[in-house]
Amino acid sequence: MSKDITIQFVDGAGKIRSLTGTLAAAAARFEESRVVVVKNATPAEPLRRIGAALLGPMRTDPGLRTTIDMFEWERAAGLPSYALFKAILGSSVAALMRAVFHMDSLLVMEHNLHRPRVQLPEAPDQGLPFHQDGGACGVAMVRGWFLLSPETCGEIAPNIEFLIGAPDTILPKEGNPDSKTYAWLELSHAERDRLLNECVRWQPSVELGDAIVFKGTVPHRTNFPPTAAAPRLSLETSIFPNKPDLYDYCVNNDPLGLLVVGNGSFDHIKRVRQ
Ligand SMILES: O=C(O)CCC(=O)C(=O)O
Repeated sequence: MSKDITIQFVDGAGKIRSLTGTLAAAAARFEESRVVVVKNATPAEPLRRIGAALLGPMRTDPGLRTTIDMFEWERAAGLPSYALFKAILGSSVAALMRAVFHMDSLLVMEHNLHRPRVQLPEAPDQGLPFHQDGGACGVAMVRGWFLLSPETCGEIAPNIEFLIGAPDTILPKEGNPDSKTYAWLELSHAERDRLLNECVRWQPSVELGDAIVFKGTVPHRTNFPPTAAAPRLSLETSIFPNKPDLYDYCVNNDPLGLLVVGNGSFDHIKRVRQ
């Protein structure tokens, strides 16, 4: 028998609600809302230790993001190999996604498990503008977003803002983007402005161990609350159902490899370059 799960979401009237119930009930809610916070999704300690080890170096050089080998940082944090992957892939986010996809097996791309992101309150130009994460082979990815540092975000540190109730489709990108760093993903300004008028805006605050889970069609951006003074470190995962075309896509396109995640175990499929 699976344990109950607690999620937060925004209901049809735009109110933030909490639900504690079965995975099936949470999955039905996710399909409706497309953005949920999963409370206590992972054991906090491995994430906290990685966050503590990475914070100084990444604050000094945010560009480290693209060169980090997470297994080295596990060692630096005094953790056994695969402790971080186990925490994330064994989390209740994975259990929820198995219920959403009605599948025992998931695909999690490897590259972004080695790409922690730092957001500094003093560098809002490095935030991501409104965008969608998309998907592959006609399937929207699901993003699992995990806080690594500090203990909370949304008040003392930057978090994410979502447009709730936007269409469940891929929207056009902007021809004249504002972002210097993330121009290639910026949502069309016309769409953005229309949705800002029509949608509920949600900036969920989360605690270390919680996860934000959202569908690749949901427009979102980095949010810098006026009270935020601390840097924030986080880790993103790209999750798909284990279908043959998506398996081939991930194996052929992820620069590092693929995790095939079952209930209680995972296989690490390394990409070999010739
Ligand atoms: O962490 C952030 O600031 C933005 C993350 C994001 O946009 C994403 O995970 O798709």
